[in-house]
Amino acid sequence: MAAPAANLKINGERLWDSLMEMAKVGPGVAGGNNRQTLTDEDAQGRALFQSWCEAAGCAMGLDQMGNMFARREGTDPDALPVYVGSHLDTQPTGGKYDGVLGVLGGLEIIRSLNDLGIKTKHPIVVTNWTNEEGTRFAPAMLASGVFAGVHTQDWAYAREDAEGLKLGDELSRIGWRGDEEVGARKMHAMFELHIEQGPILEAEGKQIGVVTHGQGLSWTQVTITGRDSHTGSTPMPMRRNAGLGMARVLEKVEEIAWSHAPHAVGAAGHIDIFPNSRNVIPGKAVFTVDFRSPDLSAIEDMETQMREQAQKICDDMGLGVEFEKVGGFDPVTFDKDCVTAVRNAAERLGYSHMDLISGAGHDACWINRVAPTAMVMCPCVDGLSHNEAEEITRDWARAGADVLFHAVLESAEIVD
Ligand code: HGY
Ligand code: MN
Ligand code: MN
Repeated sequence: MAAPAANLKINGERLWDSLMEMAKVGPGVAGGNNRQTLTDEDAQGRALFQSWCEAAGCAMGLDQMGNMFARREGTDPDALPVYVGSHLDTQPTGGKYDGVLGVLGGLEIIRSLNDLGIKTKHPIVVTNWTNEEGTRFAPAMLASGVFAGVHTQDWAYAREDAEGLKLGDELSRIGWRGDEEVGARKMHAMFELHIEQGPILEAEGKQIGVVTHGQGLSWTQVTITGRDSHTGSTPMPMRRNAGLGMARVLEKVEEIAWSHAPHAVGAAGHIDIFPNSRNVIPGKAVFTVDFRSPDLSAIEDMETQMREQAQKICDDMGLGVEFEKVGGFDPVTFDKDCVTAVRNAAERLGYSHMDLISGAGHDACWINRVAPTAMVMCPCVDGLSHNEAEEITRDWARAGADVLFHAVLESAEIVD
């Protein structure tokens, strides 16, 4: 199949304008976004995305997990489509580009193909995957996980947020629960453009990350129970302080991650303390330990070490402790041919590039189980993400979308 001509480019200004327009939906408090999954703000973002897709001539499909599929027809209706997309939901203190760049980069491909009058053999489908972040409803990449057959739909529907609201009910409430069977769609290939969310590309002065692998992830929810009591009148020897127990466990999480340096990482981002009153010794602490590594044996060892050391800490302190695995996936090796299409695209377009292992999880990590999949990454300023100050340059956005364009075209096959 002939490779796309090097002068085929997307419209970087239009892409940037769309990013800024979407950023107005569900604004944060410090310049970023708070457009959490299945909130009214998420519904607004979905509606805006659908209006843009329809204006670009796409037909919108919607499955029972709310995954959105905007289809541009190919010349061969029987050819399996090439999928391209990411997620529109954000962290509570999220940035404007995490996920959104991949969805709107896919839309920009459709808009550019329309401008250029280019037809492709394979249809192209731009996708918005529901609940990639896993912040309101754990785990992350939930809907792409159902699509890939990793989670059942019933289990996903029953996931509850901090208020006890169920995912399935919220999906219906915002009116984005479709009829399509989840996972029935078959793909020729899938490509995802995403900001790196780490410092490597910027530090190395590279415009493009050719993502060969994704590191694995483990989320364990830990519940430590002690006894609520008065912070003033309870003698120190009588205290059963769940908050102190959590602090000692989190110190161990840090040590355990360092024991697998330089590639492993570990921390707890979700932490709830009860009753969280200034003059009550906490009787309960609930937190989620997030371990990651490109090496599965390292992840398994970190999980084991954490459980053993947390159990010992709690036994010594007279505290109860329970563990629940609430998320995880093994390290991922992306499809060689798709990765080569990404690398060839960067070469052809003259963008500096390097192979990269993704530090963050992405929908592509699950879709890689059911279709040939690869990712394109662009740098982000100071490697900062999951922070409202997340920032990229227009050039990085455009270069990433150009490479995505060429990789998708190589897979979808231009028809002269
Ligand atoms: O957790 C992750 O890696 C992704 O940002 N949801
Ligand atoms: Mn993301
Ligand atoms: Mn994210």
